[in-house]
Amino acid sequence: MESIGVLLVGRVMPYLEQELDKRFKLFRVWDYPNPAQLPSQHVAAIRAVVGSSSAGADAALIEALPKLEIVSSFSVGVDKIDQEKCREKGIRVTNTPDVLTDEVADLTIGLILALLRRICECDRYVRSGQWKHGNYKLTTKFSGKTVGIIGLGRIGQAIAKRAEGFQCPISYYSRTEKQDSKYKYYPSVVELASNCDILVVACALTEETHHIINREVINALGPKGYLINIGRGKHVDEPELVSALVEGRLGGAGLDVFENEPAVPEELFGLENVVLLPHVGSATVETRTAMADLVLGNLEAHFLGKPLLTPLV
Ligand code: 8YV
Repeated sequence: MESIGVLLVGRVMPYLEQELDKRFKLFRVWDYPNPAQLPSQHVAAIRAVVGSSSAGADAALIEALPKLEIVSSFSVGVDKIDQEKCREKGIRVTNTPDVLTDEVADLTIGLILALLRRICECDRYVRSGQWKHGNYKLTTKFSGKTVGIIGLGRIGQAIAKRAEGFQCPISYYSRTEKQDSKYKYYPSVVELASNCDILVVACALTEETHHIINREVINALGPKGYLINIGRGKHVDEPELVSALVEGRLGGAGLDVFENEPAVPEELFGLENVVLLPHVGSATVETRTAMADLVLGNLEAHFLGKPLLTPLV
């Protein structure tokens, strides 16, 4: 497969980049000053694009690559891929579901505990020597708090299962009620936010879920409520979130993703009631390696004419 051109458009772990380089003819988008104008001999060779959560294939890139057959994303979220365009052109799309579900759900519980029990703040308290001058202030209990989940897909369900272990009543919002779910369904995000202590964003980013966390939802969650976002930064109207936190209209936030990441609003840096992570939901050696193997497996299956492992389109 060494003659098959693969265009890497997002930064991925070194293992995946090396394996792509070994198995295919690898082009890296950052080696070109203008990706929309790749040299024609490269364009003619490129039959696959590998993206990630930060970069995918938009309509312009798809149009610029007439030999493109498959877009394989090193992520479960595919909001950076124009799936409609791919469908129209008969281009296959794959992602990395399942292998990262546990990891993202584990981190969600970690974020909740870190936020409510102020784990990061306590660590800073010890390191800075403040403990010698008095005990850290009391924090907030997690067990038994009501957890509301937006999006009861694979990751949402894995979060719910873990939160049940903390005796948390679970409720959720999704476009339609899940007939086989034992959790309480709310047909609107505002209703869900009004009826839970901790609101977790775990849905895919689409046009409908863009800014699903707006001022109304934040106010419904209120000064004793906590927002956890392990989805995408664009799920949240970030200026609204920042002002609610600064003004004390929201209890706190645990954020793994940001609207313009890696840029994070500096107003958040001085707040004690936030925990800020650099988009690490799936970032362990074990899980990222499994994701990389799935990207490679999908590409090889496609070029060998075999069924794709995790087809989306
Ligand atoms: C990314 C993610 O894959 O899967 C997703 O949708 O957001 C992450 O797991 C990871 O950050 C690499 O881009």
